[in-house]
Amino acid sequence: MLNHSLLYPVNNRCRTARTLDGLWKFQFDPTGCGAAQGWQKGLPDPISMPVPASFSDFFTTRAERDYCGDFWYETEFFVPADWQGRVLLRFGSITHRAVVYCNGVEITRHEGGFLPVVADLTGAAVRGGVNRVSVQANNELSESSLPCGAVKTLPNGTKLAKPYFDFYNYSGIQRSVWLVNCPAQAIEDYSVDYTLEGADALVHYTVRRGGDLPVRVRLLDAEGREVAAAEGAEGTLRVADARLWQVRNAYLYTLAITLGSGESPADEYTARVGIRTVEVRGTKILINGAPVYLRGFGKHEDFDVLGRGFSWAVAKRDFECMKWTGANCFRTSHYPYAEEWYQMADEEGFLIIDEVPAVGMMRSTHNFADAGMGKYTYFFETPTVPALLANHIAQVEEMIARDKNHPSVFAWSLFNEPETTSEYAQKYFTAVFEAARALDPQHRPMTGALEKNSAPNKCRCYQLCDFICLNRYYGWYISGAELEEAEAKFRAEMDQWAAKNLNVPFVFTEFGTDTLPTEHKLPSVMWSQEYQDEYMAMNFKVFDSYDFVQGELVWNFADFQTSEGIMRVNGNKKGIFTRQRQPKDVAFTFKRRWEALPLAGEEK
Ligand code: GCB
Repeated sequence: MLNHSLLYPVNNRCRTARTLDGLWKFQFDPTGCGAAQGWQKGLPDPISMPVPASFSDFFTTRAERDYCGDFWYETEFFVPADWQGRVLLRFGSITHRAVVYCNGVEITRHEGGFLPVVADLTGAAVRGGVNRVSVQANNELSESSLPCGAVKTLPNGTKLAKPYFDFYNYSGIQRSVWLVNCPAQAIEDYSVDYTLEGADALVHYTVRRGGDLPVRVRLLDAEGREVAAAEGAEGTLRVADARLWQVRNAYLYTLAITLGSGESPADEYTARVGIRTVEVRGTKILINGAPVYLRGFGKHEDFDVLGRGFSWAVAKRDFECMKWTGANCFRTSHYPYAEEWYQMADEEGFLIIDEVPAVGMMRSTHNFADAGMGKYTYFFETPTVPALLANHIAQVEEMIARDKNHPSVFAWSLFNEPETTSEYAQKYFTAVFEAARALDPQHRPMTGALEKNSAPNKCRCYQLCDFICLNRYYGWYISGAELEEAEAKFRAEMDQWAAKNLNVPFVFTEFGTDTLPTEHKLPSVMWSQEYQDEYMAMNFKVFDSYDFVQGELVWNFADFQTSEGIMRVNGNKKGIFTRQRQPKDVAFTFKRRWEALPLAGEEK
């Protein structure tokens, strides 16, 4: 159980939150000497650096762009004299690990680059004065970090990140930073779960708080009218004639929690919630009891110049493009995204498969390609496994704690393409799934994305999944350019899954071809826009032949940056949109297909 609060910052009569986004100071620390030399008391030779953003793509030299090792951020902030209670600094994330100092004093350490870092500055910050925050960050990869990778050290001592995954190792303070003032005895966390009773909904809630002040909970509709209220740290609200959160037709209520009584409560927290249920029954995924066919994308947080830095503007464009295609779902491949993505999905009625950064769990820098050729090693029999497992479970716990109340999040993905065929893998993932299942108050489906070697008769982990997610590239990595052969192989595998009679839904969480927007050719060749279209047509035929296939999330929403290599042309080009978010030809094919499919509540 996390002992600190991951609640998203809000402003009200009991709480103040100010962002510290802007231009920070920044310095590389290639020899890791900073802490010993007192850099936490002031950086000796800093440059300026925008926050939030990845640092890489601002630079004009390779050495700086590809920097791997320790690096520091620093800024100053004022804490008003009248701030009572606690003073917190909340980073949306720091990639991949960090030590946070306030006025030269270490406050906290955090491992993992895609979930919040909360530093309690209550004892360290000067009120009525200016304070300094210093962050010693590090972006090295290892076989016990999530995501997994390695570091290569060149003869001159320069380190290079060697990801075991197919996206650039963007790093830095990539999400907003908030300075938060909240009461000493505060609302720490809350969770909601729902059951439907005819036209009514029951909202089961629990509130975690510091101290034992009385709790009052109210539910307000979109017009701000109170529709239900209850007293106590846990209880049930009955909402008569509830308006449900529906796929692509969202309705949000406001949950208002107060601590203490009377006119001036000790604390107050409000959040937008959506009433909906999630269930896997037989081969169907049910939202509010009705089957939904998932269609949409595997995505990345990735854009020109910003790297993985969160931008409301880019996110807005992405949602508009996704809506234009008729999509209803995306997977946060391959890490939990900035919380603002989930807030927007809640409003837009998008479904999210929320993924922990467990990617690269196969010992190969090009695992996604080598795997297709049948090359892989047993990843889970090495001495790093206990540390990796502890880290994996900790990040699952933080992800579920952070995202559990979003109506958009309907499933958790606990891995992407690990080695799954050994007894070691089975033992490892059994432990991860057991830990995860104990954490979600809504008991949402748990899954993970399986690559080609996780074949029907070899995989020892699909049994853990409530629905089975397949990443398949028949017609690209397998039998590329030979679509007839690819289709035959694809059907042969699907027939094997069908023969197992698993009676669970299958979702394709990846399929796609690298495609350059400049290339056209008749007849088609691989990399041309025409080939991307023909490949999709073949895939759609296969999907439509198996009624247990309940979703298709194409790889990828947009072209994205990766490490360099002979497999990549300045990044992965499997986007349906370019990196600048303009459609490739195939986007129109998706739009035609997806708009013709029922959105939700009907069978395909
Ligand atoms: C995969 C990986 C994804 C890669 C993709 C590809 O299987 O999950 O991260 O980007 O293949 O394009 O090769």
